Order: sequence, then C-alpha cells, then structure tokens
Amino acid sequence: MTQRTLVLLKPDAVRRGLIGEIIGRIERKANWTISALELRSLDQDTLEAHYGEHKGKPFYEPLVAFMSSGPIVALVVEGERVIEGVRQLAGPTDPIAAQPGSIRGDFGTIVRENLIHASDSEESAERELKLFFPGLV
Ligand code: YYY
Ligand code: MG
Repeated sequence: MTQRTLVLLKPDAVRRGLIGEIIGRIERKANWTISALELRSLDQDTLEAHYGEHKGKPFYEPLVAFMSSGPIVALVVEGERVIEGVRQLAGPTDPIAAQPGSIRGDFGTIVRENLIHASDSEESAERELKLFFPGLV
C-alpha cells in the first residue's frame, strides 16, 4: 500500500546536527522515496494548525515555543506503508520509553525535544501535507 507522510525534523534535531543521521535512516528503508524536502522556520499560524488537536493542553504553549525556536526540516516521504513505518522508526512520544534503535530512543531524553514528527494516520497525513506543502499534487 503506497502512502505519503509528512515528517518534520524538529529544532533540536537541526541544532544537534542530526539531520543526516535521521534522514539516512529513512533513506535506507527499502521502497521509500523522499519527494520533497525543505529547511524552514515555522510561523504561529502554521504551528496552531499543525498542533490544533493539542490546543489547551498544558504542554501546548511550550511545544509551540520550542517548535519556533529554530529552523526545522520538512520532508514528504512516500512508499510502502510509510505512515506506520516512519512512526516505528521514530518510536513513542516519550524518548525514555522509546526502544534503543528508534530515533527518539537513540537520541532523546525529554518528551518535548523528541526530534521528529511523523503523521499518525492517512487523515493526518493528508491534512498535514496540505498545510506544509500546499503545492504538492
Ligand atoms: O505524535 P507524537 O509527536 O508522538 O505525540 P503527540 O501526542 O501528538 O504530541 C505532539 C508533541 O507534543 C510531542 O511530539 C511532544 C509534545 N508533547 C509534550 O511536550 N508533552 C506531552 N506530555 C505530550 C506531548
Ligand atoms: Mg501526534
């Protein structure tokens, strides 16, 4: 089942020089392709739309502040079962609970600074891809 997903390398990943490491793990999976890639800073409107489901939660304001603390890398990855697959590569939200071998498990300690975002379903992927890459066909 061919799918597309939105991946964000968060400001901590960019600051720590982990862009190549993380993209390399995605690239090395068979039958996946990176079809768009951009370094950019996120404005408040984009972040509000992206994390709308979390608005009002205690971690929301610090999350948005963190996500606008430096540039991020946005990627579109397409291929076989890529939505579930990138979530598996990333590991669970809390990096301490994430297995070593996963991106969050290998590089993270703090829930907020967990290095990577990946769409969690086909519906989220469709919404997030439109938000970050409106020109995508
Ligand atoms: O999809 P995923 O990124 O794994 O987690 P979400 O539950 O959607 O939360 C989005 C984002 O919010 C998470 O990557 C870190 C941050 N966050 C937080 O700072 N503290 C929490 N207790 C939960 C999430
Ligand atoms: Mg999420």
